Amino acid sequence: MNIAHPRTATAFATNPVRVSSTLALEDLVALIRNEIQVLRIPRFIDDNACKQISKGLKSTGYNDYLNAPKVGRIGMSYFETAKTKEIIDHYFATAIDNINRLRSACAPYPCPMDTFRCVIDEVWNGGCTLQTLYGKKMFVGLSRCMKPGIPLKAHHDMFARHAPDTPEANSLISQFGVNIYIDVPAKGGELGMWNHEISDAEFLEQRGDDYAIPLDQLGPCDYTTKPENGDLIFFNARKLHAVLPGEGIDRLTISGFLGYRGDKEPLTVWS
Ligand SMILES: O=C(O)CCC(=O)C(=O)O
Ligand SMILES: [Fe+2]
Repeated sequence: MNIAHPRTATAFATNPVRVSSTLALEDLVALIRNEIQVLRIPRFIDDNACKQISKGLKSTGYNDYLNAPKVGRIGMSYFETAKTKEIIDHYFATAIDNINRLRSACAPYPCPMDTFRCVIDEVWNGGCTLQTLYGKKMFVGLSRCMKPGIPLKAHHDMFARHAPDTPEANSLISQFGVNIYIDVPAKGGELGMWNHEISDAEFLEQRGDDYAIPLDQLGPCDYTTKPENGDLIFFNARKLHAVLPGEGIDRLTISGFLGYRGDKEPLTVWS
């Protein structure tokens, strides 16, 4: 590619999706600096591991989110706690057990979220730690199961909505989605994103009583990323995003968020 050509250079500089063979600091920095919106690392986990982990996850079994019907998960998302004391207590009481449940489901392979936590800790000078909140360790590594034909409706992810007035949420500069794709349909199941960032108040108004915004209420997404088995994908979770309906098979992922608070601060992970 002739990068001296101004039109080519512009097109390259504005492509929001970057594909990189390894998880490199410069790519993470590009994501943090808002130069790209999606970073995809193909084959972060190899095929044999994905096949075995898919079996382990299915036999462990999925339950629907408390507040998002038809979306299956193993583990629990802090999003489900909805500022309700009993559910928050349950989230923290089960956090470490759920991390261990995911490890057992993935055995004899390491849980991909554990591998991710090691690699990101090695890449980032300030390291990466498990997020704490109210002095307690959070859960990370939620496995999500999307049935064929069912989308994950459009939403953004904002820690501060669920943990308002906490230093942990207020100090966040960026919140990235981190997904490891274990078993994904050949057709559909793309991660779709919209360019504009709406405020949380605007989002809550648009979704009404639903957990997120139905796709038919929005125009087409501005860009999509088609995951393949074994991919690790980061994206800016503050942009509106959705999972488009997949075809034929359940779409299984292992997921979390990555929080950035400054170049010298540790990164943190949670679900
Ligand atoms: O499964 C995906 O591709 C993205 C799911 C999502 O919304 C998230 O991880 O925040
Ligand atoms: Fe999300």
